[in-house]
Amino acid sequence: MEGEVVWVVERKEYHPVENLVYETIFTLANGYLSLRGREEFSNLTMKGSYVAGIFDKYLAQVTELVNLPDPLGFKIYLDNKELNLDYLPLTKYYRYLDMKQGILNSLYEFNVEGKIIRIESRRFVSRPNIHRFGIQYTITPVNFSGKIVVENCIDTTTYNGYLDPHNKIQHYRVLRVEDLKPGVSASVKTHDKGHIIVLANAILAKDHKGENVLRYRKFRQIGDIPQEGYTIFLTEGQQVVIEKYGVVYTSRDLESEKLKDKDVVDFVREKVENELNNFIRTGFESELKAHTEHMESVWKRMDILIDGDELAQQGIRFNLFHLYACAPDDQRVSIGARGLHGEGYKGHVFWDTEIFMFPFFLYTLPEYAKNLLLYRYNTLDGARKNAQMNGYKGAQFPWESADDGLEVTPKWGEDYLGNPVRIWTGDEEFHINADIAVALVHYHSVTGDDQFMVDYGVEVLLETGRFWASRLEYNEIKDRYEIRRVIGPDEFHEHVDNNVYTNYLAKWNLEKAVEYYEWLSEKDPIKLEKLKTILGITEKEVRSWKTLAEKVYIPRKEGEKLIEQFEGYFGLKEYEITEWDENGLPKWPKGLDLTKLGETKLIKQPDVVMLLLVLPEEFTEEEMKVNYEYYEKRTMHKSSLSPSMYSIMGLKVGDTHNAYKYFMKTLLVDLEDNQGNTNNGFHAASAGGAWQCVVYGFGGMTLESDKLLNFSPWLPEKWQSVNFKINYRGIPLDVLIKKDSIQITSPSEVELKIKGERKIVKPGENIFRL
Ligand code: IFM
Repeated sequence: MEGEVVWVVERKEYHPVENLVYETIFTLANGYLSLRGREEFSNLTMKGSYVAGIFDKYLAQVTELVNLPDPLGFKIYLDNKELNLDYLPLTKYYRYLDMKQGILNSLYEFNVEGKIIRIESRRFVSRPNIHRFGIQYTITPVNFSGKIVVENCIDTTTYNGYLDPHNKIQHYRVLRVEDLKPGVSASVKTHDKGHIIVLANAILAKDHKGENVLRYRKFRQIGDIPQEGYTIFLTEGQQVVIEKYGVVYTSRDLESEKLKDKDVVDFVREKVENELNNFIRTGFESELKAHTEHMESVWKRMDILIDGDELAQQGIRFNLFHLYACAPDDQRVSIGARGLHGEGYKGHVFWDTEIFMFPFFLYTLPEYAKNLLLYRYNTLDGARKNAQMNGYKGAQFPWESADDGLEVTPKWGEDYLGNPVRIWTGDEEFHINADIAVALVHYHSVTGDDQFMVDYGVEVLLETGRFWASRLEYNEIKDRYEIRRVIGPDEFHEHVDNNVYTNYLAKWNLEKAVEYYEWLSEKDPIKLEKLKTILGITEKEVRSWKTLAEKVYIPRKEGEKLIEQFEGYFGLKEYEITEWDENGLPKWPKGLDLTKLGETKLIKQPDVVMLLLVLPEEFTEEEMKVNYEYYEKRTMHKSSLSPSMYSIMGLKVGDTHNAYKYFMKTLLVDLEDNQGNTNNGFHAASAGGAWQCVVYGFGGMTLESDKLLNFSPWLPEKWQSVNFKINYRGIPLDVLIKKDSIQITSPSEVELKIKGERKIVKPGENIFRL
């Protein structure tokens, strides 16, 4: 089966102009530490390494994920010439990401005035030990004997803003650089939040007999860069293997230790040195083995096999690989819009996480879904402050979130022509609050984790419900509650009144808050009493939300299937999309003023269609079709979040041709850089959307209102089968869909539906005809 062999992403030729995109594609991360896949033998790279949760503001417009010192520094000199991809002739070049094992492999062969030297490397960021990363270089002097000099260092001159040069900023100052004899280390501190980050690395090198070959060690400090240099004598044709051991810790990892500031540096520094010694004791190969075994076990839980479509197979694995790379073990962090892979959107967390990425985690790796929700719970205080500062009650989750739940959306950005423009999303894109509520309720329905709802979930629902209750505006003349001056998912239209997505979800959030209040009063009345005290909330207040919800205005005309995105949308200017670019995405219609998009019916990304997907049980198939057909024609897909949703809806309404096209755009957003900004990080929401396309779209999986899973699949012509895993109520189901059958393998009995008909799945393999 093809699916078994499509495990790699390759770079076969070296063109420096492509470096930044490949750095994102080849990023290795473990939910904590991220190292962009940069070429250490080139200067034309963006040095990017990040630790989840290390944010700082300093002189930047808003708080951002800090680009840390670069621990990948490694140079080799032959005859005193630096081996550099950008100016030495290369006789061989090949790089590939092995997604199965989570290893980045490289092969370089340089010609230095007739001397051929080959370097093969393997890089990994350990998943079982998240503070560790390792690189192994195998060096072969192909046609000469002689000496090389190698240099191991930590670059403390890195900064944020490589791709935004006007806003370059170094978020840390160097506290110490040290000679670890052997090894080097750097301790830095961020300006505002005072996070301390300590990095250390060391190298070992052996010949084919296992003898140490490092000679004439020299440590030096160049500026604030610690370096150690060694000489190695090479014999023609004989390999030398260099292993680099790297470790990172931050004061945030050790917050529970409650140490005084001065001691923290020593403490973190000591932790790093111990970890480095332990890592060296474990050995490169053993750590790598533990890492690859871990990856193997995770793939067993999350892999998707597409038989008959090699590109789709590679694409889906690429997306899942990088989504998992972002999955945090830490409940104080979540996943930014560009993962941990770059500085796009400053590392901030959006609705992308709950609406786009979350279903993948929920149905395959639910422990991470729980962590993502706990991040919102743990940032409730910030959200409460946002509400207070804006004159509302309850908790107002930020449109863009960093480490504490306070709003961090920048106020200013650039429009499509590069002019400064006020960004209103942080002031007006309120739907994030209900998006979080949707994810919570989804989590509960799929996992049945009552304790989570008792301990955390209900509190978030009550606080978001309370927020909406205070955000609604009563229209006395019409006797209804409205929500004016908002931005819905389609961000071309600002300051609009009664956006249907926002209003519908606000109403839904209020209803769920009441429902879960009642649920908790049955389930755990003592907890409810405590919660009422903590939140200062009364039964009367909660019950009043029922009436509010009933009167939330939903801008829909009686008997009409087409839904107006917001009040007044149907009266806007019509523009037809008639041309598409080389990526198959719409071009701006001719004569359009890009500074006045809000005056047109063009939309950036689905809005009404989003609503139909998020709350499908509320709409008929006919309504879905009518709205899909109307809005698809007007969508510019200027967000990478867009194509996946049109793919899923396309499949629901029978537009299978476009559904496949949109699916491939989604899958390849980074592999073909079809949004033109992969250099700035991985498109994590699109990746979550890709998983949804396969499972919700082609697999036709829905969670029905009776909380049973239903499968109504449809496969593209060339697909022989698709196979995915679903964790439902703790039961790992293996789902294999063919054109005429669906096979479900389960360890225990479970009830579900096939094309709407109830079926009992018995332990073992169950085949249902389609
Ligand atoms: O959350 C999205 C939004 O929907 C469109 N602009 C980009 C954001 C981050 O991906």
